[in-house]
Amino acid sequence: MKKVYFAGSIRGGRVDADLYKRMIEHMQKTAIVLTEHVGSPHLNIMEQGKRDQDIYDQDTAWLRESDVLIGECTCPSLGVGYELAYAESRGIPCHIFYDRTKTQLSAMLTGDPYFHIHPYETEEEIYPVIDNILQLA
Ligand code: 6K6
Repeated sequence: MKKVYFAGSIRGGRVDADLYKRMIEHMQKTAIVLTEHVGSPHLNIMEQGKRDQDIYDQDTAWLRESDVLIGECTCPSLGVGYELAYAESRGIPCHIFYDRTKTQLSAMLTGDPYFHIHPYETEEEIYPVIDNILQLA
């Protein structure tokens, strides 16, 4: 099964955490999601006791072993932006989803032809696109 690095905002804000969880659960039907915790509603408790350097070391190791990065970028996150650039520098395919009724994505993402960008208006639009990505990944 393909390994997916799912990227979503953590310290950038958790307004879309429930959406991340649904996206992760959908992907887990056909792929391995290395970053299941990004959709967890209990992140505050889980985050306690973890050193930031350990988080960085673990996440960059997972990125290097992933087949594809799928990011939900409606809620801006410095960490997700960093992960996208890190994945690009290692040639890992990157797919970015965002709700275009809620945000205008950074020009540093839309302006980079490396990224596959998927604007959506309703959540239902996301899932067939994910299925297609995972089939081709
Ligand atoms: C969470 C659950 C268990 O432990 C934690 C501790 N925090 C993090 N753990 C794993 N990855 C993290 C954590 N904080 C940020 N990240 C990574 O950065 C995730 O892969 C997200 O895609 C991204 C979010 O960055 P910020 O800047 O919004 O925090």
